[in-house]
Amino acid sequence: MRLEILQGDITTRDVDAIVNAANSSLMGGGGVDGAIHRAAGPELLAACREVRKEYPGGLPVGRAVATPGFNLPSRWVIHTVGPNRHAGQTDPGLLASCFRESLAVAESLGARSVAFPAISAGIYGWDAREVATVAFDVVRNFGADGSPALELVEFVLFSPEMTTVFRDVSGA
Ligand code: AR6
Repeated sequence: MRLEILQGDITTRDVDAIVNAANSSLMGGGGVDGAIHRAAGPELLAACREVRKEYPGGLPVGRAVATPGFNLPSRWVIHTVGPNRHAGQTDPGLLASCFRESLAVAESLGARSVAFPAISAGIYGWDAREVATVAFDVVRNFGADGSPALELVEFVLFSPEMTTVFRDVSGA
């Protein structure tokens, strides 16, 4: 499994699945969530409404679900709910679960390539370095445990600063 770190807009990535840093409502929001909904078109919200029927109380923190990507270059969007530090959700295990569950969903879809944003490192207030550390830990373990289908995992970071942190933490 190849691991790449890129700077840019995740909504432009031509990979099998992109991961959305959503919230429990799955009804859209700001940040990368807003960008993904705008780029995918209104069908994405309708698909999220369908998924929500299975989670009347909202998608729990650390879980992940998939929808089609509609107008996006990517075939699927995997929506995960990161921990919100401002709400006292400080357990790195919850963040690790987001990455792990998203990879498991990607694998179950048969995705060969998946792109991640810096989950919880924006509005949800986590330190970029901590997010990167958790992300690499989970993705490398997932690769080491043997996931033949998944060939490429990208981290697509919006700002140069975030890209530098991810490169630094990855040792690249
Ligand atoms: N491509 C890649 N990364 C992006 C993009 C983009 N187009 N846009 C923003 N980012 P955030 P969170 C970066 O706040 O912290 C939403 O309202 C951004 O610079 O999007 O998990 C949801 O609905 C930051 O580095 O997600 C939730 O309510 C990273 O993506 C809440 O925000 C994550 O920032 C989730 O907060």
